[in-house]
Amino acid sequence: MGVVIIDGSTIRDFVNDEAQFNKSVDEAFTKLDLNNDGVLSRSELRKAFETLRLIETHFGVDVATAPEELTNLYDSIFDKFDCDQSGSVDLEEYRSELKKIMLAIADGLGSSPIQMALEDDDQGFIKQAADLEASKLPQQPSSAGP
Ligand SMILES: [Ca+2]
Repeated sequence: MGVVIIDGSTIRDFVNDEAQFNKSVDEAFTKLDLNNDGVLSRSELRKAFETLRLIETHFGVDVATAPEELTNLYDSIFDKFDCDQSGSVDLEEYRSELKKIMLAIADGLGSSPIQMALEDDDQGFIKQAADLEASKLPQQPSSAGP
């Protein structure tokens, strides 16, 4: 269990780092596609959100939320992702909607840092965003040019 401090720019930098973001999204998508048919079903996507814990952080749902309310929430999320209403979410849909959500979270956070407790084995996007920021810190120039 560790604690990371993130703000909007942590997440925005992660999303805007296209190579890193796409790689993370691809990996997550592959893992979530439990039956390997190349698309995410309703239940696969629901699992994704339960794992990512984006709901708790972004949508403000507390643990006391009734199961049927949660199901409605997950249904509406699925419909958002499934842009062409094909009944499944492909990689493109997943990536573009995730990007929107991450940027919305970034806007929500703004420049006020928040603390987040993460499991050591957390592979969620928030953790990856924090890791990416941490990995960049030592390389930042201390002064502006020569
Ligand atoms: Ca699938």
